[in-house]
Amino acid sequence: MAFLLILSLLALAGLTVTLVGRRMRRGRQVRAFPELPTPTFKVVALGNSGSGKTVLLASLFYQFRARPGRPYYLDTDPSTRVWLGSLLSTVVDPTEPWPSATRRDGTRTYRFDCVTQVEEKPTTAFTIEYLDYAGEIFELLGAGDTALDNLVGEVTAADALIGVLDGRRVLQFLRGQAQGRAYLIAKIAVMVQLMARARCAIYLVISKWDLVHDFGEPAGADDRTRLEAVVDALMTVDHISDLVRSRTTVRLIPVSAVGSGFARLDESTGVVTKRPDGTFAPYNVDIPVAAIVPDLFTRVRQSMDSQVVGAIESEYRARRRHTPDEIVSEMGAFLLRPAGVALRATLDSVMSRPYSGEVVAMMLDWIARPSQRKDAELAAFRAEAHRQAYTLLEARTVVLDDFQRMLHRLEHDLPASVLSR
Ligand SMILES: Nc1nc2c(ncn2[C@@H]2O[C@H](COP(=O)(O)OP(=O)(O)OP(=O)(O)O)[C@@H](O)[C@H]2O)c(=O)[nH]1
Ligand SMILES: [Mg+2]
Repeated sequence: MAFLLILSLLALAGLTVTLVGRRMRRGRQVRAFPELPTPTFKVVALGNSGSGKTVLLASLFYQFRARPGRPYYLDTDPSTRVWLGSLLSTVVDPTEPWPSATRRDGTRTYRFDCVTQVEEKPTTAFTIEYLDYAGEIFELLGAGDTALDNLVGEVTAADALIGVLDGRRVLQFLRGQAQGRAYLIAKIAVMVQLMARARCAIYLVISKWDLVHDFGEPAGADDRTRLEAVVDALMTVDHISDLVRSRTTVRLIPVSAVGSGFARLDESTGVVTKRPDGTFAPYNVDIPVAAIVPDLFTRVRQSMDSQVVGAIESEYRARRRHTPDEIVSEMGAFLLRPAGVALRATLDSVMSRPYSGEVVAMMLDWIARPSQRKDAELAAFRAEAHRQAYTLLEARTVVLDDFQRMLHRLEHDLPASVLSR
């Protein structure tokens, strides 16, 4: 009798577990994913016509494709994906001419979603808005031109500026040729003036790094030695050294959209031609985009004293107890408390545009990373809605950590790339 009772109790318990499990699974399917709003970061690419901005853009989109071993990738809308893909295939095909220059009406903003896997579902961790100008504009601009006003508006609202210096012109400058001097002193003046007006981080990119050879460097000089020589030469140009001195974050990043064995410079005509048997191997093209968010957040953290950072960490722990829908609305309340007021003052001084709750939420998560790690195990026991939001926050941290690693590698390999910090 007792045996039968135990048996039926076990059966009842088994049925209950099965039913509850089924209901939970069903609930999991129907419950909407708790969306955390996506932070957006704005970057503007500046540079004279022919400096290599658009080819760089196509190459960097390719570099950030989904691939094994990287927990994230950049995605965009289907038509842009097709357009960047065909642009890249034109670049890579040695039998095709280089793509034509961007027409003035071709200036446009690209939206790149940084996609990570959250609970096996592709989820946007944050978005990068990338504005690619037709370089022609820098030569045609005049005072009172509305295009100039628009450009100034975009530049002052940016979270980062990419200033492309044409590697071919830099090579001429290093060789002491007049055209190179005219380029660095006069041609890029409008771009440098614009960058001097903004408060955000500046990434000076030397494009076409594959061509920057034979300017008197030691035989067999590596990238590190060549970049040191380039920095020494650039710092002799007053408006560039003034810009570097007046700013907190300026990096100099040598990039090649195609790699070292792909193209060659015809010294007599100055034309860049593709080698018939060249290999396409982009160099550093992903760095300027990877640097934006870690550099921005680092600047904010470095501008705050340790008490505020401590307060943010405890605030972060408290926030763990709330539901994901409350995370962003909580920001309003936090920003009114003393640590929040201090954070706002820092953001006002570091960011050049009004910041959104999403950016603040992402930044707080990044600042409080150590305590986030400690919460990792706890998260497994929380309500599913909370756990998914938590996993998204963690996925963002994984992306930022990978970006940070890329920056550390750059600084290690090319110390001269840090112009100011
Ligand atoms: N060797 C070499 N040449 C490059 C590289 N990137 C671009 N070029 C050359 O530079 C040319 C101009 O590149 P674009 O990307 O179209 O220049 P842009 O800055 O977008 O110019 P606009 O659209 O006129 O503003 C290309 O057609 C190539 O000939 C590179 O990484 N290496
Ligand atoms: Mg272009």
